[in-house]
Parts: sequence; C-alpha cells; structure tokens
Amino acid sequence: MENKMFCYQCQETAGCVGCTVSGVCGKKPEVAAMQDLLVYVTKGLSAVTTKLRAEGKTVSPDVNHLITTNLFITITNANFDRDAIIDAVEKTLSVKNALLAEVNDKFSLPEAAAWSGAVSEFDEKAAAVGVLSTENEDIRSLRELITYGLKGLAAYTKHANVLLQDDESIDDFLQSALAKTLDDTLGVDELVSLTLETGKYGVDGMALLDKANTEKYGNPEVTSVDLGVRENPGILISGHDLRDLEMLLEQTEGTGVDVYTHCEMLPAHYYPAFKKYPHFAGNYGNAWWKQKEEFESFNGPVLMTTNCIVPPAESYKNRLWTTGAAGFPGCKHIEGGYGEKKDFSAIIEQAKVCPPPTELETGTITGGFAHNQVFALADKVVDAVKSGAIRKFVVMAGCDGRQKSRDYYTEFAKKLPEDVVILTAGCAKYKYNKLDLGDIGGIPRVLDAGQCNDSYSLALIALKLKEVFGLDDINDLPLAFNIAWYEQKAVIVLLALLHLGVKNIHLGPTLPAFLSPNVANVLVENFGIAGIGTVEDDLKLFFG
Ligand code: FSO
Ligand code: SF4
Repeated sequence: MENKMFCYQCQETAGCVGCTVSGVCGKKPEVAAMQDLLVYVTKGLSAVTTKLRAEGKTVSPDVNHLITTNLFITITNANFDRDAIIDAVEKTLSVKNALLAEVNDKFSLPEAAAWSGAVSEFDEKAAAVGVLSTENEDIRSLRELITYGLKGLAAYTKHANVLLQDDESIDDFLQSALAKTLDDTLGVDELVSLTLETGKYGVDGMALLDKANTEKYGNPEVTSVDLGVRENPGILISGHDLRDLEMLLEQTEGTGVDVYTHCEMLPAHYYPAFKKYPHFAGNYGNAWWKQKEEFESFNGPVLMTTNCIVPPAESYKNRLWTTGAAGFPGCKHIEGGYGEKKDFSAIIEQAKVCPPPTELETGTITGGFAHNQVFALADKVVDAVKSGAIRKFVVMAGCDGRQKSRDYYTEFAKKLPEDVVILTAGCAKYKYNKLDLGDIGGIPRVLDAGQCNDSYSLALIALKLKEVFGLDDINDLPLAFNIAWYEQKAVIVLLALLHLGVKNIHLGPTLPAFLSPNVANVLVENFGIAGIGTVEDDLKLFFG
C-alpha cells in the first residue's frame, strides 16, 4: 500500500498547506485513503439519486441517511477505523449498484456513478480520486469548499434525522451538490453560486436540527452547570448527539452511575428534558483537544457520539467507546440505527467497576442563551443597548483547537471593553467561558447559545435585533464577527452566515488552506472576509 495522503480539510492541516505523511489529527494515510474513497463513492451514489429524482422516482430515507452518515464519517476526528470505513464503502457501492439499475439515462452519469470494485481494488482507486485529482486549483478549491460545507450540513441533518425529523429538500440539494462537484462542465462562476446556495441549505439544516432538538427536549433555558465531581462512578459523554445522551440517561437511571458531559455535550444541560435526571451530574473538562489528560483522570468510560476524537492513550483506550459515525480501531462501538434503541448496558457495567472521576475543578458555568431564552430577555437586552450599557456584541462562535495561536481568543475576551458582550456557540467557548467576565445589568458578558449548530440561534438573535432596531441591514447592528474554525461544521456555519448577508467576518486563527488565492479573493471582495491580526489591532478595528 502506498503511504501517501493529501488532506487539507481542517484548520490544523500541516504547515497550513496539507497533511501528506500523516494527519496532525492522527489520521493515518491508509485511513485517509478510505475516507477519500468513501467521499468518492458517496458522490457517485448522489449522482445516481439525483438522476433518479430527475426521472421522477423517489429516493428512500434510508439512502439519504446513508449519504449523510458517510459524509459525517469523513469529518475531521470522527472516524479513524479503516475497517469500518471499508464497510461503509462496500455498503454504498451495493446500494448504488442496485439504484443504478433503475436509472433510465445512464449515459450522462459521471464515472463515479458507474465505478464499482472489490475491496482489493479500493486502495488503488482511492489513490486516483483524492483531493488532488482535480488539477485546476480554483476548481479544486471550490469543489472542496462545497464538499466540506456539505459534510458539516450532513452532520447537522444526521442529528435531526435520529430525532426522526427529515427534510427531503435538504437531502435533495445535498446530493445534487455532491454530484455537481464531479461535473467537469461547471466552472468557477457556477461553483461560486453553488457555494452560496450551500449556505442557504446550511441555514435550513441548522433550523431543522433546532426544531428537532427543541420539539423533543424543550427550549434551552439559562442554566448553571456544575464543573465539579460527585462520589459515584461516572460515564462521560462527548460529541453532539442528544438522542444518544437521552438513551444513556434513561439506561443509567437508578444504577448508581452518574453521567457527565464533555466538550460539545455541555449544552445538553440547558434543555429542560434532561434536567429531570438527578444523576445528570455536570460537565467534566474542557474542549476536545485536552481529552488525553481529562479522559485519563475521568477514570470511567467515555462515550464519543461524534467527533472530536483524539487517538487515545493505551491507558484508557479500553474505556473509550464510540457510536454513530464515530469510530476508532480497537475501541468498542455501540450499534443502533435510526429510530432504534441503542444498548448501553456494557458501558454501564464497565462504569460500575471504575473509580469515580478525579476532580479537575469546582464551581459552575452558565449557559442556555439560545434564541427562545434571549427573546424572553429581549426587552432587557434592547434597553441595555439603547442606554449605552451594552455598546456592542461580538460573535465568537466556532471551534477550539490545540494550536497555541488560539490563545488569541482568550486574550481577546479578557481585553474586550467592559461594555461588550460575547455571543458564542460551539467548543470555541472553552477559550473564555471560565474567565470571570462579569455581567452588564444582569446580562452575562458571555452568552452561550449551545453547540456549534446553535450558531443558528445567534443568527436568529441578530435578525431579531435588526427587527427591533428597525434596521434594513444586519450589518448595521452593533455586532462584530470574530469566529474561530477548526473542522467542516464551521465551514457550513460560515456559509450559512454569508447566505444571511453577514459581511466582514473575521476567521481565525488561520484562513483555510483549501481556499486558493483566487477563491479567497472572491470571499474577500464580496463578503469582506478577513483573518485575524494581533489582539490589540483587532480590538482597535472592532471597537475603535
Ligand atoms: Fe468542536 Fe469538534 Fe462542534 Fe466541531 S467538538 S470542533 S465545529 O466537532 O463540531 O464545535
Ligand atoms: Fe490533516 Fe486536518 Fe485532514 Fe487531519 S483532518 S489529516 S489534521 S487536514
């Protein structure tokens, strides 16, 4: 097997150019190859489903779910298990081959729709269909920008789908856009339009997930979350899948095992439906990249429901479990499809014989400022803006990461003028959510809406403020955007914000390596996208 790879889909890509020997994330070339192949065959399947729809045939939800799950598997830090990815490629080929037989006009389909092969041929094919197989750097850049946006969209729709909410128009678009990334007749202009259209569906996807979450679990409320530990053994649940958390809470009830959230699962505490569980103990640790130390000291089992997985140390690998799109070789995986009940009994049994978590910190943090809760406080917020008590808001949503340069966000938060309020969502918040930034007339200076997909809430809040202040343009609000990105969900959030007309977004700590100079120029010229500078310069830029 040839040990070569090329991946530049995340912010931590090697040298800000591309991972070619091994992923900074820990992804090995042989896993990268199968992810490339999975993306390719998923695009092939999408070309087939798009053709079937054009011929007036329907595509089943199972096929839609297969496509979203496949994309989710290839997101940064989600799945490192080559065998599981090979299984997904085989399944996709078999579904695609069956559907291909139903297509009348097979001649206009791309090569990916026709290709099929045995496992022994997978590596050779993978080497021919990776990112660099598109030679023109601008076309490659746009195809990847769209594909990464679609990966983020797929992750969000998958979370809605497991709550039995589907929106066929999103799947239809997602698949047709995947198919278009294979179409050599499309040039830069068409792909720029497709990029912006992807943002529209990004809004729809986040809206669908918001509806799914709030209909099932209620509207997030202002909540104070414990950071300390209790005396019982515990299970730590990470990732973004609230349905998995719900099943885990149900199954741990009365067992003497507590459940703690980690990283992006923290916002689960804000939902009324989960507050009824007395053993839902609190949040343990920080953002994903600190998990090596924190999973070690947690002492009990850890369940990864999605990314972000850091390759585990041997010392706790037998306590790391995956489910859904997540996977790591040698870690046990809990199966369970859409609408099925997962069986977490083996995790619970393991927890019972583990010592309780070692305390990392004490105290609480407050969050739950999603749209409904903020609308309930709207008068207070509007008064504070009108009186000048709040001068400006700064959206600092997105992701955290391990690079030292991200200390910028902590410094930026610390040095913000005292009349500025941070609106946040996603794991980016861990850079400043434990600083004591105080409040303005009872309004905390860090308003956490929730997970990265709850950036949708921040957009709704901005639109509401625009309405209240009678403005025509969202960009006239006293609102700045200083967003931190890491992986592909942040890409769909960015495209969604562009679709909503937000201009002058600052994106850091570095701009995506997958933006070619020309594509970056399009974003700069049309949307005023910019990178970050020094904390001092940026504070001056944002707040004068
Ligand atoms: Fe963070 Fe990871 Fe939620 Fe991402 S845990 S980095 S943008 O998966 O999805 O915010
Ligand atoms: Fe490199 Fe990021 Fe790709 Fe991992 S996901 S291989 S760190 S670019």
